[in-house]
Amino acid sequence: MNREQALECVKTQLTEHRYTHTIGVMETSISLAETYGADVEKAELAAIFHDYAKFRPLEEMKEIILREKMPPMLLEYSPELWHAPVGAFLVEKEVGISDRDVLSAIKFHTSGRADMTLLEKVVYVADYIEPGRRFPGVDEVRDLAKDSLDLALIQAVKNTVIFLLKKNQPVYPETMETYNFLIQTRRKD
Ligand code: DGI
Ligand code: FE
Ligand code: FE
Repeated sequence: MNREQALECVKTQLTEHRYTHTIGVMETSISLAETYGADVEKAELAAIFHDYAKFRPLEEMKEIILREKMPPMLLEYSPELWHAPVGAFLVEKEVGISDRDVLSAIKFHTSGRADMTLLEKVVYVADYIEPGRRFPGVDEVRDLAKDSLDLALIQAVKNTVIFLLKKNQPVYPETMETYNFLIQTRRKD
C-alpha cells in the first residue's frame, strides 16, 4: 500500500481536523525517523493509521476490548485510551496491515509502555509535537526532539501525567510505567 492509498483509506475514518492532524503526524514521524535512524516507511505507515479508530463508537471499542481480551482495566480509565489498542486491532483486521512494528506503534501511541521500541517512540513524540498541536509545553518538547528523542519523550509523558493530575483524572498504569522506565533507565549525560 502506497502513501496515497493509505491516506485515502484513513480519510474515510476521520474528520477533516483529525485528517490534518494525521498529515502532521506523518510528516513529523518521517522526519524523526530520518533523524534517529528508525525505519522511515514503517514510521510513515504507523503515523497514517495511528488514529484510525478515534471515531469508532465507544460501545464498539468496548466490545472489541472485551472480545479480543485486551486489558479489561482499560475500561476503568479514560475512553481516550481505547482508540490506540483498538486501532491496532482494526488496522490489521480491516486494512490488512500485518507488520508487528507498525501495529505496536499504533497500539502504544497514547499510553506508551515500558521499554518502547524506537518506532513507538517516534510515533508517540510525533503525535505530541506535530505542527498543528498547540498546548502549553509543546514548544519545549519540539526543541528537545531536535537533539534527543528520549528527552522529548520523557517531557511529553511528564506533561501528559501533570495534565491528567491537574484535571483530577486517573493515570493509566502503563502511562506511569512509561515515565518510570524512562526516568530509571536514562543514561545520565
Ligand atoms: O488521539 P490524539 O488526540 O491525537 O492523542 P492521544 O492518542 O495521545 O490521546 C490523548 C488523550 O488521551 C488526552 O486527552 C489525554 C488522554 N490520555 C493519555 N494518557 C492517559 C490519558 N487519559 C487517562 N485517563 N490516563 C492516561 O494515562
Ligand atoms: Fe490518538
Ligand atoms: Fe493523534
